[in-house]
Amino acid sequence: MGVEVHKELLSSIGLDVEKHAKMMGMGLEGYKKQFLGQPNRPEGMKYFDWFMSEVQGQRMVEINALRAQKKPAVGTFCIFVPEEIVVGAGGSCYGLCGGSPATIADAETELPRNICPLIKSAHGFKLQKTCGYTQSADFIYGETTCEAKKKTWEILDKHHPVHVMNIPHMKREKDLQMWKEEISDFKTHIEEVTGKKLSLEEMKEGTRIINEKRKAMLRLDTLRGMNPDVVPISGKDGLFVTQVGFMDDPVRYTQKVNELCDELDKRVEEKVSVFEKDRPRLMVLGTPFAVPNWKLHTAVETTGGVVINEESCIGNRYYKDNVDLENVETEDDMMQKLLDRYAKVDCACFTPNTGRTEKIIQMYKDRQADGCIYYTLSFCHTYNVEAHLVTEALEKEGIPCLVIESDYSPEDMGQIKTRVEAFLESLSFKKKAEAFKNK
Ligand code: BJ8
Repeated sequence: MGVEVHKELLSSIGLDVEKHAKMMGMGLEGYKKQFLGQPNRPEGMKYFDWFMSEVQGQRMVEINALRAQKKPAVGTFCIFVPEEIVVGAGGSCYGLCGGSPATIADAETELPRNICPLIKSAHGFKLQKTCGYTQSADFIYGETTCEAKKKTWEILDKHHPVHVMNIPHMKREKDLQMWKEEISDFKTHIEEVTGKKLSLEEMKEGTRIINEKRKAMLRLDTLRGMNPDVVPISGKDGLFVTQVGFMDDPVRYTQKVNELCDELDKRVEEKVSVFEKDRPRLMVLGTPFAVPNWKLHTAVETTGGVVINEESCIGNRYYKDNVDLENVETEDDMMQKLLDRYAKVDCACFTPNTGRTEKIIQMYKDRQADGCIYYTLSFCHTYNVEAHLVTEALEKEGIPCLVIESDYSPEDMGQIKTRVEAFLESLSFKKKAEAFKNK
């Protein structure tokens, strides 16, 4: 197993090696139980199974080998990080551990109980020193998207350097101007880490790499959802592949996702499904799913439904837009194009955020889905409040939607399953009634 072999390296980055090995053991057990027994999995999932076994082993070796060459390592909890700049500098940009309940009690020694579990989990990983990604980071990228995050950075910074980027909460001209300056400042910060000026060509190359990665992820999303009569991969596997995109080397990852998609293309052509095709097909909307948060997907797919995409930051919100490199001649052009792309992110931290609702309705129609689950992490006020506007608009369109608020504890799993089951039953009934009507 990866972590045992790489003990020396892991201890050199300040990990609590014993505790970490124990947590990894539990994590791998959970993965095996929840993933490996799924029927008829695509062959291409083998790479992602391997990645899981090396997620805190071989991958740590790769990131730290780059650091030894003064290439930056940046950890983040948000998709506003301009990763094109980090990758352009030859470095690694990745999501930090923040999806486990096992670190929350430690976090609560410094943070209040009633804030979102993602923030507490991530903070707890730093206090416990049990995330190799956090330990490897030259700095943690923080942003001002929500109240809980922006105040946590001040505390987290006592334990690990944090660079905070001011993300506006409106998208007026003056807000966008400030945002562009923040992207430039981020680039300067990366140059401080590497001790080297980043050229325009390097930034363009970083952008090409990330554009290709996003394209591959969108291809997977399309294969999962746009063919209503076939389910070539489970929603849980689809989610996991997307989650790996936030940890893996982007070039290798793109290649592996495209290989998986080639296989899924064939499955779609030959109508090879992992589930019976009359299962209700659901879109999941809302807050991100950090590894190992597979709770909702497990609930849906063990009660007779299938998740066909995630309208989430670990999902479509991350890969729906790319940076347009046309006519980029100067550094200022580059900053503008990065801003243009990042300003399309429709996070609930913005007001107004109407584009998100319109997009959801369009996605639903394009995929001929049967229903939505609006999922929010507990105490995420922006997504929780926005649920009212989104569900109201969905109702007007006749789109069934179940709202679920949850944290990382396993305690509400039974309750979630019961609610999902009842929702799926009503969708199945509707589907059958429609089929009967169309006869
Ligand atoms: S762009 S969704 S990754 S901020 S941490 S806002 S869940 S209370 S993660 Fe997010 Fe960036 Fe927006 Fe996406 Fe709520 Fe929790 Fe805050 Fe969160």
